[in-house]
Amino acid sequence: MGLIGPGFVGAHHIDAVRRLGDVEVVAIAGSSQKSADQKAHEYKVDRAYGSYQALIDDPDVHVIHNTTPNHLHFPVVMAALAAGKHVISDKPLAINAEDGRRMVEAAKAAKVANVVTFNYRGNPLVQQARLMIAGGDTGDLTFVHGHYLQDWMTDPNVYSWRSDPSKGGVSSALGDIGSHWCDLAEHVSGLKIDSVLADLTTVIPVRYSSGASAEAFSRGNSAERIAVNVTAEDLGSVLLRFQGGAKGSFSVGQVLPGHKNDLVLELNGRSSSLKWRQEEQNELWIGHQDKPNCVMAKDPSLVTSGAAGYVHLPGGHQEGWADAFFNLIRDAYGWIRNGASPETKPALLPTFADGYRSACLVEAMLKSHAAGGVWQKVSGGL
Ligand code: SOE
Repeated sequence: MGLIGPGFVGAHHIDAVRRLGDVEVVAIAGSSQKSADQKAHEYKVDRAYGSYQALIDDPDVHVIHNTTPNHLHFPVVMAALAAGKHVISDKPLAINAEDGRRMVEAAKAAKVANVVTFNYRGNPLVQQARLMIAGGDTGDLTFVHGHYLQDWMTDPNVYSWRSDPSKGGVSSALGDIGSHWCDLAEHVSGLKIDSVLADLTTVIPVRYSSGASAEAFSRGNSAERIAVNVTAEDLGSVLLRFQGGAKGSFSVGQVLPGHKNDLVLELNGRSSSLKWRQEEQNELWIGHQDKPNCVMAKDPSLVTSGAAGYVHLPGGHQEGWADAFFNLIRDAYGWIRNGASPETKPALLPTFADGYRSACLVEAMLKSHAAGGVWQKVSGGL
């Protein structure tokens, strides 16, 4: 494995790969030789490269993990595919739908594993909810709703590429965390979003940059700073119409004090409802009209067989974000070991096709808002 772009999430890629037990983290590439050397030392990795191409060219690296800022996803992914390497890329895969489409095409031509880290799919109770819906437990879904709210950008002194239009900051909240919510909503419900109506806001239109990029979940400091105008949304609400008639809505926000990583997905069917909250991810709420509601604990003997493989510990032994992330990486390497062909892909594993789909959804939401809040059909990625 070789990792390009060792920021906040890069460390979790390395941990997950090492937890597999039989895959070596061979090299790290950073934005400069100095930063790569520092990170390689920190993570105890032997080789450090100051350019992503040098890492891609390393013959001992077979799987590229791309955790670069959003605007670098396209060139890094395309270079890795051109070299015939398997790619696991962070989300959002692309900063526009056309780039996403081209990455899907290039991955098909390269015949390699192509994975996007929509890691919340790796949670056992997310899979439990998906399988209950697919098995008819909830009846037909009528309403799919929720939110993904965070607060780490509340401080105007937090400035990074996420807010910089030239580096992927065309969309901030929707691209970064709305993409997760939409992927999860479509994945769990089994329904595709047909059209969207978005209302977006930039609560903090001026941020203060120290010149360096703030890592996710970092805080501002008192270093000398320059003011930067920000246009990307840090708050938004979106109405949804699903194919087949279900309705929905969700909100995203990065500046909402108290909400750390608050992803909630609720799905209401004709006979019962399900709700999953990332911050209480070891529980699944099941709502009824004609009997008491209940809460299901994550436990291998309680979840259905399709979800049991994602449980590592009995109920009451809390599992967390890193365990679900590991499940995704384990599936990705399982796919690679089994030849990485479309036929051997684990059903739950998000691929570039899902990353492209997500880019189409975000693009439709940006268009809806730019047009003054009108319904926008989601055209691509189906
Ligand atoms: C920051 O908002 C972030 O690290 C996202 O980039 C991740 O995708 C999300 O899982 C947690 O929050």
